[in-house]
Amino acid sequence: MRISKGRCLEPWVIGLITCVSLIAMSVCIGLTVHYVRYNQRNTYNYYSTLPFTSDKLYAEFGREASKNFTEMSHRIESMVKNAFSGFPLQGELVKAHIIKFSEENGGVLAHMLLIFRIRSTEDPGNVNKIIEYTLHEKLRDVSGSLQVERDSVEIKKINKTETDKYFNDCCGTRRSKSSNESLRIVGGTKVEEGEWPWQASLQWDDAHRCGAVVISNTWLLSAAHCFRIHKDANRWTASFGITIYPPTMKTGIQRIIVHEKYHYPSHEYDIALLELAKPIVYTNEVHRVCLPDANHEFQPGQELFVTGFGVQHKHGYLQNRLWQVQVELIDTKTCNQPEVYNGAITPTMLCAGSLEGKRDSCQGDSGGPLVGSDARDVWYLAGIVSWGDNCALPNKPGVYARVTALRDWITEHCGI
Ligand code: 4AZ
Repeated sequence: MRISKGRCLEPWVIGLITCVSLIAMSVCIGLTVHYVRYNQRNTYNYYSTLPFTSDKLYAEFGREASKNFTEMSHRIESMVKNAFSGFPLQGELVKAHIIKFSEENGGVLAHMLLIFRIRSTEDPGNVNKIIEYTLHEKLRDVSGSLQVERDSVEIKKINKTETDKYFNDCCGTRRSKSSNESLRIVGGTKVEEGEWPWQASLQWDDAHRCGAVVISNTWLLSAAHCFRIHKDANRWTASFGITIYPPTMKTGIQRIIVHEKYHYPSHEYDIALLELAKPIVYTNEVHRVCLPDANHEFQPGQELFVTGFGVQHKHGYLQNRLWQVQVELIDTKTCNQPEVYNGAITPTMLCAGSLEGKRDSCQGDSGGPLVGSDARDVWYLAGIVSWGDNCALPNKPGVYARVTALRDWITEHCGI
């Protein structure tokens, strides 16, 4: 007679399996906690001043967003970034941004924001010392024509609120989502808060009519044709933020200055300045774009962005949420070809979009910004949405007021 064997595991086997499982689980949890803690980073913000002498005098590059200002800023920022490459701390320099220059007995003082993301396991006292050491010992200009007085470089730790304030006071800075995949206001994508902080919505009796662009805390730019019929400044308001309802901020318009050479039905000189009833306070979500110098060159083919609350196709609805679309700058010669605009593009206009169609601004976007960035990731106003044959059709790109051609008019009328 056969006796069948019991199928239950021996108690000691069960004990062993439980033990091994518990140990494996503890190791996993331990490793995860260590990994999370080790990779957690703290932000360290500094305000730094760097005295230097160069081949240029202070008077030659004091004005923000000018060519010399930008070139000099780029040189110094690159020098600082190089000094911190191979940084001995567990972390990195994420931003080195010149905010201004000031005159300093014979030389110039560069004022710079430095933002680091450093592993939380680092001792904060050590972090400060190493940053100071790096600035004092490692700054070197590759071209040699710029001499930083390294011993006199100073740094001061600042908090997030102070950093944001300095950053928001600079023109053309933004909280970047680096949304490169955004293909397509016809053919575009939705915008997140802070991505295009200079966009404004202009409302006549509380209804959105046009876009506008923040160029200072008291002045907006827009298109002249928005004020062809609706002229009374008291009935216009400007709102800011990525939604029209509710707005992040809202204010009245005190004065409208339409270009004196704008004569409907011509689209030439399609630009207007709006003075706000009271100054706005800059925040991460609302601040100004940079205005290019009159001789600033945007390159044909350059990647530009246009934003607005306008319709998504000719018979569509206005949007409550801001949209963006990436477009290309199209040179005037191409844009004036017979199959495109057949000579209608004058020196106060520029074309941007895509000759294939699909990506464009449309009705309701008028007056809004067309912007492009430079090597420092600073954004400049290239154009103001003006007109076009329908929207997003092949060979019919969007046409914009050319800001560089109208730059002197802007200065003449508002001093910016
Ligand atoms: C408009 O009617 C309008 N496709 C704005 C931009 C464009 C066309 C029309 C460009 O406000």
